Amino acid sequence: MSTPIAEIERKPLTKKEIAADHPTWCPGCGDFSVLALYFKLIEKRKIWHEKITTVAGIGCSSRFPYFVQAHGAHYIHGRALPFATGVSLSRPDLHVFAFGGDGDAFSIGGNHFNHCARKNVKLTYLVMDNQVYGLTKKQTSPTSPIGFKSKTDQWGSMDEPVNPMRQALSAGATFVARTTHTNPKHLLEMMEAAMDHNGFSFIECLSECTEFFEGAFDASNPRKGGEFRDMPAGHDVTDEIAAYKAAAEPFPGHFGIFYKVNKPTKNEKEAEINRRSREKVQGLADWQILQQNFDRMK
Ligand SMILES: Cc1ncc(C[n+]2csc(CCOP(=O)(O)OP(=O)(O)O)c2C)c(N)n1
Ligand code: SF4
Ligand SMILES: [Mg+2]
Repeated sequence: MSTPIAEIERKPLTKKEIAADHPTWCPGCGDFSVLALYFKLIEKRKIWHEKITTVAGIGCSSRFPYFVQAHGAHYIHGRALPFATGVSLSRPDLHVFAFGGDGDAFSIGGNHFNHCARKNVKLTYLVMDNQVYGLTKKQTSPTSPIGFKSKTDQWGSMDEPVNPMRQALSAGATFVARTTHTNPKHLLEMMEAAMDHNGFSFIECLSECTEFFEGAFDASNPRKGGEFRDMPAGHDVTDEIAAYKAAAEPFPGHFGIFYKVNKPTKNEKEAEINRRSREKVQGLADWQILQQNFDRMK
């Protein structure tokens, strides 16, 4: 008699099995590290192919799902989060990860970021912040520092940049963390903590664009003479004011978990509505419930 599939012991996926196409990023691009650590996370936490989904918008960083051999989508510019929200709400058994860049997250996708955060949808959103539009070859992004010279600001950017930590906190995100591609141990730690959070978890990961903003994050990299500063000792992750204060530190700022609280998720609230609605229509198949609703509209 053959062994039932459920009883066959499965080996954790290896990096070789989870890696898809060869990444097309430029040599030295920070995004390589994020991908490598994502593979490590999948291997370490023994996540199976069918239990993970990788969603992104458009940009160099958003090419991410192409390089992962699992379910996912390279979606519309700025719309990774609405797509990922649909997946998360309809498939609570999946680990939903959305990836993207600073332009994708805070320019065209700015509204979606705010709403996904306030709704506390259970998913992890990691933004590879290189402070520039990489894919379209060097335009000012919402996180570019004042004075940054680009094709759209030849005399230097003059607009106050978005502070991703403050943006996430004020939008209502229940998990807010910051890391950098040059500290792999820390990056993996943040990804694990985000994945374990029941709610919307946001990570800003500094990720250098070696092509269009070389050296942007040297001040945070001890190998380049900079300093990697952990969150202040004794930081209380449930203290929102302390999180804002840490977020207000000048660049390169702090790294770690700024804020983490438990609040009901959109997933739980919707599941409760579905449960109550189902009680009223016991014995009906999904299509019959839908039919009933259409009949009511006639
Ligand atoms: C609707 C729409 N507008 C503009 C573009 C052009 N576009 C593609 S990627 C991008 C910016 C990407 O920047 P970012 O999200 O920071 O990603 P990076 O390439 O830096 O990783 C823009 C403006 C597009 N593809 N679709
Ligand atoms: S242009 Fe910049 S962000 Fe894009 S792949 Fe090259 S180094 Fe990375
Ligand atoms: Mg960018």
